[in-house]
Amino acid sequence: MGKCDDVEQRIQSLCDEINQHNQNYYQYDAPQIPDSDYDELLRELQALEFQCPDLIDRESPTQRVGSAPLDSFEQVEHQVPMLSLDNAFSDEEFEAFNKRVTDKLGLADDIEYLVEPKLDGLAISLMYENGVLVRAATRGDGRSGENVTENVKTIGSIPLRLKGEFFPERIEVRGEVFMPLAGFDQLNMNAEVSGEKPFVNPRNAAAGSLRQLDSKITATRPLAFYAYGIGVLEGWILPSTQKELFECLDNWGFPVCDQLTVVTDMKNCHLAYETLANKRSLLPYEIDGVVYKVNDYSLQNELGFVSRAPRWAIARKFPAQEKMTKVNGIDVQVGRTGAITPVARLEPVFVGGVTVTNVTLHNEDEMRRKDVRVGDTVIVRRAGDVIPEIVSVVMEKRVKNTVMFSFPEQCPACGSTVERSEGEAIARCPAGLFCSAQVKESIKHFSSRKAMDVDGLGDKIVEQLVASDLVKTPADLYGLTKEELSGLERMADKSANNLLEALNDSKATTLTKFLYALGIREVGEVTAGSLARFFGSLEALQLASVEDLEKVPDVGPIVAQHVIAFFELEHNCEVINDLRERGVNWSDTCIEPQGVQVLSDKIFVLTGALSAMTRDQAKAELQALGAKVTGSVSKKTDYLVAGEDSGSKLKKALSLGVTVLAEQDLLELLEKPKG
Ligand code: 5U1
Repeated sequence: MGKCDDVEQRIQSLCDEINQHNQNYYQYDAPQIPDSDYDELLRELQALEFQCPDLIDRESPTQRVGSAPLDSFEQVEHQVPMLSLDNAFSDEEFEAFNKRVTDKLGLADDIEYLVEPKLDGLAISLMYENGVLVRAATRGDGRSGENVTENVKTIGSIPLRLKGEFFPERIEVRGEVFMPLAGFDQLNMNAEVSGEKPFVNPRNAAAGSLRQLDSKITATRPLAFYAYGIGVLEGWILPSTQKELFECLDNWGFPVCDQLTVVTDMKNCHLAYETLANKRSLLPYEIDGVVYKVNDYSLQNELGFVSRAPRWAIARKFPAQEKMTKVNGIDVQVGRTGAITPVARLEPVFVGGVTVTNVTLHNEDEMRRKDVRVGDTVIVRRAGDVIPEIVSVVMEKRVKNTVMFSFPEQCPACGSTVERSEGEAIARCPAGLFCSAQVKESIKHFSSRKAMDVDGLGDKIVEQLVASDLVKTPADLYGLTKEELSGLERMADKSANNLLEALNDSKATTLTKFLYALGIREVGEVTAGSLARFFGSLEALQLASVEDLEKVPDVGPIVAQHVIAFFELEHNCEVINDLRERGVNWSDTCIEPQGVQVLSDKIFVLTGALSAMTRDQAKAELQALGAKVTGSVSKKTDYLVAGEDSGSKLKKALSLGVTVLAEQDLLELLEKPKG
């Protein structure tokens, strides 16, 4: 036997040994050797592979370190669409789901469900051919996702090769990539030490890590995986239950969550939910609910699917999370329009998936009602993507000598006397652009993504630019020089150049964006779009009377007054002229109001994720046809467009009898706008 044969054998035995340790560590959470011994085995393997590069196997454990960075991710089609899950937010909704299931199956008795925790990570598809991982893809829009194979190969718990001999010829295993809490905390601690921005929550950290073009970066991130299902399956017969599939996945070397249970009646369905809800804070990863799946595959097949979700599964979501924390201070902020808002500074608290440090107390009346004081212990609530709020003060924990917060009479930024109009909840600083806080906020708004979209002009830079008097109006942004920018704190030459380029790029805009960027009171994106479409040019808008303005869909007397007042101020017109002189431009060819405004008096609400376009794009297209797109469902809503994962808005629309459109209906409407 030659030297290379010896090496080949040793490499093979090291690969097997290391793979077994990987499995003990990741799949069974039961490491059998200390980390230092494991590292030694890996180093020996690396050294042998270095000596004999021809013997490096694609699935060798050394190949998990990442490869050359990509320019972009390739799109891959999912042969079997990756569905999402319908949600239930209460016992009643879950029971209604169960009734739909049993009715459709024509069964009088309870049926068996497999119950799993719903991990808060991101869905992934892993394709194995003849036992070898050949492709990994994100869910994307369910029909196609991004090819993230190189990144996924760096995740230690995902088998590169299936264990055993009896596996399908071709199998697509699906599951969740997530970041365990301990790894997340460590990652953020490292970020803090190196002055980088921490991740908001483990899910964002997992998504950010998986979507790195440089897989060597992914390799440094503590990602984990749990398998929960399959897509493509060839050359194998499916077992009869979901539970048995999990056993197969486990045998092939996939990590499977150890919190799975099979329940046979409603009482135990609820109990399984309660048990996981109680365990939630003790689990080493984040979960946001419980998934119920009909256990029997033949029943699953009978039930089938509705549009984008199976009829045989549902996610029962946990309610909004509440946590206690302390109020370290109360500040008042001055907004773009002078609104004075009290903000509680909190002892950081992790609630509903994010670390909350600041919570708005809205206005003076709300402050008095809640009577939040510095030093108080408060209950903070955050549900889904909703802004966190203080639910109440824990009075039993109030310490002596705390004082009620007194709302300021002077603007904290410029000292002007604060005004509060009768019947208005909001107090304001009346100094407008003579108040530095309002200037800062106006510039931030002007450059924001939905306005002029100046990439790289962050809040910190705006604050420095205003504080150093380099920028007093939005027009000053376009006169900044490289020297001026390079003189700012933490602004390297390259960043200064990039910012100048971004400013230059932002000059070509649309009338809608420009009007929105001006920050006229009560003129949000929707109204800016309506004004742009109705008047077609800035000049026409500037000459409009209150009566003209009130003819615009979406504009009432108050908005009309704000628009008139804005253009009456000479300063504002000067800024607009300066902006145009500095090159800000847009094409004035707006859609004629009457001709194609087929949806002109229709009110739409968009909810859930769309797959063919973003919600912003759908909104813009609907607006281009004259529709008004609002954020909440009411009796006035004509249509709710319900994308994937539609929740409370869909429920409300159904209860109010609002017409619900699926994405396909929307696409048809946009292509054949007959009204
Ligand atoms: N735990 C778990 N999460 N999850 C997500 N199981 C599970 N199953 C899913 C999804 C989207 O989908 C299948 C039921 C289709």
